[in-house]
Amino acid sequence: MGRLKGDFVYQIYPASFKDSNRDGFGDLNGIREKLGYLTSIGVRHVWLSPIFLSPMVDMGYDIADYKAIDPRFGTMADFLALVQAAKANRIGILLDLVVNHTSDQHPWFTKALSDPSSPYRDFYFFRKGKGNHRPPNNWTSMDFKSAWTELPNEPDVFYLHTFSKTQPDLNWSNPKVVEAIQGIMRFWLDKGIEGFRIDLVTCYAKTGFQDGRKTTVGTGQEHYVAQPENHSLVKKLTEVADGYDALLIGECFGASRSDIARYEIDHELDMGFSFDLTHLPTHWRNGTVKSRWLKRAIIALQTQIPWNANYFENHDLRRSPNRFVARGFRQAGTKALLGILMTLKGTPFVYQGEELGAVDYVRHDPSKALDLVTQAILEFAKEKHLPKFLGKTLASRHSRDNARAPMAFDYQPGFGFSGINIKPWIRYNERSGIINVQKESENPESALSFFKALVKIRNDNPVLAQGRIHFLPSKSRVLAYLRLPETGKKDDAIRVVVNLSRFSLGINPKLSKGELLLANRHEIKPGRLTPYEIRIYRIPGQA
Ligand code: ISL
Repeated sequence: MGRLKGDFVYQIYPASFKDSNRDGFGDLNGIREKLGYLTSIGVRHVWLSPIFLSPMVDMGYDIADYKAIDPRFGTMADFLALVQAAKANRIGILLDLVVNHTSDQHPWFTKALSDPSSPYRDFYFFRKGKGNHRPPNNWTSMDFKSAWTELPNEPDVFYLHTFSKTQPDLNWSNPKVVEAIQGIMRFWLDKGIEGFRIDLVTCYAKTGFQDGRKTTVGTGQEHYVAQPENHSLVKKLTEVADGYDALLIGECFGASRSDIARYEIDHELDMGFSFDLTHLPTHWRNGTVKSRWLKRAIIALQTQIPWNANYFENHDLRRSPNRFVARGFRQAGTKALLGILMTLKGTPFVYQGEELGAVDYVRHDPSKALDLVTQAILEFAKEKHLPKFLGKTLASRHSRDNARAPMAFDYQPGFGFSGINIKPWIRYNERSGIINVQKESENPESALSFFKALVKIRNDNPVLAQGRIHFLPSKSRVLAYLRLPETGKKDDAIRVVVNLSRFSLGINPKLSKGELLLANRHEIKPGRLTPYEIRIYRIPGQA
């Protein structure tokens, strides 16, 4: 857990980072070309979203061969060159371990499907239905339909897919499956990676196949999400990781804070992503989260989990300025979010473009979205005869295309992602001409410049890496906290004071004492915070 203390992790969505061979699709050589940029913003660890052979129905989260690089991303030689070049830049690579399910194109599944006596049947969940095309139970998957699909050639036999129907769930109670997964881990760890981000790490243990309580989303989840039995399965991954001193960072879907804490305390995972911030409700009209709720959720996570994997963004979410900042205040709000992310206790996870303050598409027609979740929501809305505007709003609110627009490095045609006249696999964001690395590097007031200042503050102040956190009493829309040295140490303390709202708010002037290291406003009033104002102070030598 202590291994990443001072560092942050930068998430790369390879299809959208840098296209080196000008086919409109990002690739591994592109990432290698950009190591200079990563170094310039202080990156020491990169998490790559999946790069393995895949039909790309779920953009690589549906894997057909765990030990092969998808040709769209390059070759194994490109991968090894990337690992080596990254190492030379003191950057470690984390890969995405997606083993809750495979693709339906994986040979294990195709063999299981074509031969009822194949040993691979037991790699998945094949079950008898209730006759008349009725599935074994009422569980639903991400598309709101049955989580079971009937086999084309075997009436009344179904397979389970808790995500999409092209992603059959693996049967973790089969030791052969566990062994195969451990082999996959060793295969990549032997190539010099430093660990894994693990997809849906809390969903392996299926503890019963009874009908679930009926809900709109995820009927049946009480039988397979965050079951206590899951811990012993995750330990199988820990065993392998420990042999390499590798990092394991789990996506803890559906897990409570105490369950995530248990994964850490029992040394099963180094840290886990909670969904508490992700699942905060957004206002139906403007799509933003209430500042009070954000504050409450941050405090709960920080006080109940020993070491958090802090994040506001990833490849599944809308951009954080759209989710947490009121319109018209994005410049200040973006910096406030970056400031919080980089000063809370735990490891910050920065998603590509977040350091620039990237935003969602301005014009978003969900019916044109490439993401399968967006399409599933639209279909659901249609089937339920929801009013058109509601279906459209729901779909664009959850559209995962937003954060998947290509990274913008400059303001030339192709935005430094790809070349001129090349059609990217997903369309460019309309704001790329303004929100890009080049423009922001030239502007001391940009989100990127603010981010770089934050990285420097983290590096200069060990208390941000190692220290405790203590929340200070403040108004419900203000977040104020101290980072204090570990007991016995005499490092400087840091105080962070942030207005999470679009209102100008009075504060206790005592919160403004100390040496101001960084702020997102030029004019500082000790007793007042303007909308989304953030200030970071150093308080010398407190013990
Ligand atoms: O994206 C979501 C809903 O819109 C999330 O609920 C998501 O399903 C959940 O976070 C699990 O995500 C992970 O596994 C999925 C994959 O599509 C996501 O990209 C990945 O992050 C299935 O592998």
